[in-house]
Amino acid sequence: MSLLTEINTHEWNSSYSTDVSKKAIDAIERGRILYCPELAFQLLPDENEFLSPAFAEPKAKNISFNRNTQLLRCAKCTIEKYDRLKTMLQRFSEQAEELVHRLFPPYVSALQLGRTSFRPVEVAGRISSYRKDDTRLHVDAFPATPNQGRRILRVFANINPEGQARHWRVGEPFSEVAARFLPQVSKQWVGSASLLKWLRLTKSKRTAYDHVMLQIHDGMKADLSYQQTAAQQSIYFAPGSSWIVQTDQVSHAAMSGQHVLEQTFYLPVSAMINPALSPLKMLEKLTGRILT
Ligand SMILES: O=C(O)CCC(=O)C(=O)O
Ligand SMILES: [Fe+2]
Repeated sequence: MSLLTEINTHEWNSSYSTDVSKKAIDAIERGRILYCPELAFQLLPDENEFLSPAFAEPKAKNISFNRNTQLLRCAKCTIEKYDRLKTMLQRFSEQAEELVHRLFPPYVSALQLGRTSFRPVEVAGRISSYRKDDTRLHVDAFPATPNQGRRILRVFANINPEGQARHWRVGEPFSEVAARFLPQVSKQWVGSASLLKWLRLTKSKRTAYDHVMLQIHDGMKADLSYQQTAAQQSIYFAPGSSWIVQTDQVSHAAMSGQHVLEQTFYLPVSAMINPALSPLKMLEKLTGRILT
């Protein structure tokens, strides 16, 4: 069965009927990927030069932009280019926000804006530690930025100029991932959350939820036999397309591709139409504990 639900739009600011919007929310909450095959992010002529890995710092896999502080991280360029790169990321961020606001009206008042990223480095063949290796199936969990149960909702746009698709593997549903990896999650050491916060290793408190999600993330990536044998499908996101996915729930791995833009949003579970489908509620049900 296909994991994609298609949204037919050419514009970031299209309006959607209540019916389309309901179906889109139902699909994304069930762990499907909303795929917009003809929704392209348009570069201005003088932005084409940014389609080069040379603009990312050598060790960085992406350039990240914080719209709230207007700071760009891991970009390597002159001040003039830095400002134009920022303008490009700002525009993408605003368009991605427009799209999710129009597609998910019930989320609007609760949705929080996260980072914007530009990924100009080819994914295939990149060397990294297993924990940072996104070519292994995983659900997203961030060591330094606990999300305390909130959903991670991401908009991606493939802006590859050479016709190269972004190849993902998408794995089994979250309920199965959780059932498989929960038994090997170790207990969170008492006091560790406060210590991590005090040492500034985390930006906010690492809740029991964050602890479990990080261990599931690491457990999945460490298990090479799981990587090969878990139920999975390849998906090729064409250049000129965009997609929306909740990466805390959907097991995914980016196998190859270059030049993608990404915008992260956080959504409190209470804003979902069906909160029982969230990783938080599923893990609480499986463990019989409150995790945040
Ligand atoms: O860059 C990509 O295509 C996806 C990488 C990934 O795992 C993520 O952004 O969560
Ligand atoms: Fe990921």
